[in-house]
Amino acid sequence: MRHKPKFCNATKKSVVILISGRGSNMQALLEADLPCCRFAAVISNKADAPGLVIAERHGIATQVVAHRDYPDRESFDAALAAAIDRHQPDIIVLAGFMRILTPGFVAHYQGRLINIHPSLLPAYGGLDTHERALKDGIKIHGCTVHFVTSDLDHGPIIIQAAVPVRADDTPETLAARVLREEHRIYPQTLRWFCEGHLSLDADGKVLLNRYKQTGHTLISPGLE
Ligand code: NHR
Ligand code: GAR
Repeated sequence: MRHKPKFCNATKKSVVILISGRGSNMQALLEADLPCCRFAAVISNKADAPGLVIAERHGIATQVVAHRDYPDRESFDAALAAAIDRHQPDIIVLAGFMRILTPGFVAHYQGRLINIHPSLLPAYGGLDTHERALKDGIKIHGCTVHFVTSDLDHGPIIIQAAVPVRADDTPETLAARVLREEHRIYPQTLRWFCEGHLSLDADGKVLLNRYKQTGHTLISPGLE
């Protein structure tokens, strides 16, 4: 594992990550320099999620709460919340977590539950985002980190990254281009949160007191 040299000037925040699959976003978080974050656990709703092996390799506690073991969404979410709350996390990070969460669950974690979604929200919420983007012929696509609310994929937006869609893209090549940017903006988001620069206010507005306005324009396809 890589040495993490920097040190935290604030009180460390405890993080629980939820996954369902590959776990590349989780891996990007575990391997980023985030000295103010302490990763308490990685929880998966699927026992065969490859991400669990990666988490174990990083020495993080893992747990499976299999949605198939529960008769309905309410009872699954109750079991999931119990597993999470044992760790008393400051923030819960959805990293390729594929189960829609009930309003009660989301309310319990208001302001401390974030998700990364593979589109420029509010466009292309839901599933198969890259395929739908290509069908529509859009020329700029990307990814979004947002606070989770019960309004699926419509929670307050924290940060987005845009990428060009190329004429010869397939869902796979486009997904790979977007994923590279996911691995940049998610660690940045968690760093902001754990250092105390990012929160959600009572009106549902994102408060971020530390950011750069880059002023870059992306034109796609490019001008000649
Ligand atoms: N829950 C709430 N309440 N609000 C959000 O914004 C959520 C959420 C749970 C997950 C991630 C989201 C995404 O980034 C997310 C955001 C799964 C589905 C879905 O349809 C939709 C959106 C997201 C995640 N899931 C199916 C279900 O029935 C199952 C699909 C599967 O297992 O492959 O839960 O895209
Ligand atoms: C990522 O592209 C993430 O944005 C997306 O699934 C992929 C998970 O990859 N999430 C969703 O679609 C949530 N419904 P990962 O497991 O390698 O991070």
